[in-house]
Amino acid sequence: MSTDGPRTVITFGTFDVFHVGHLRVIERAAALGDRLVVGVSADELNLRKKGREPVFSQRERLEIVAALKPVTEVFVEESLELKRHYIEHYGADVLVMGDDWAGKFDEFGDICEVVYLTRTPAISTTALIEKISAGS
Ligand code: C2G
Repeated sequence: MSTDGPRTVITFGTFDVFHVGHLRVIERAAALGDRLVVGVSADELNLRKKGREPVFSQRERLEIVAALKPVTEVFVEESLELKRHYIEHYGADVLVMGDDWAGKFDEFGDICEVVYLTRTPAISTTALIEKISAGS
């Protein structure tokens, strides 16, 4: 955590089948500081966590997130257990997560501010995949 210099915000996500809910959380996270660093979860982490491969590969998901105007830097999030390491490595002052993770990362309050943002209602990657598969 730095007291002077630019304020660094860090956030994490899969960002598969990128949609406006993803964009909003990234924009709102960026507005909380001067630099936004985004950890994009590895394909292998998704397989372990959700039991399926993302629609878009980690290379493609990183490329999309890196191209967004509010994003300063991206990296591959290899493991959920490495959060403390990533926060320290990138010198993050603020950790931002969607409120589907509310309370889950409070333990990092000793090294940075922890903020949970309200999810954008009525949109999710899973719902989009279902809608596209149903052809409706
Ligand atoms: N999000 C949102 N509104 C939605 C959908 C998603 O605000 N309608 C937010 C989530 O809360 C999260 C971010 O977008 O902050 C990325 O969402 P996911 O790709 O679903 O990320 P997830 O699989 O939860 O991965 O270390 C944590 C993981 O990497 C998070």
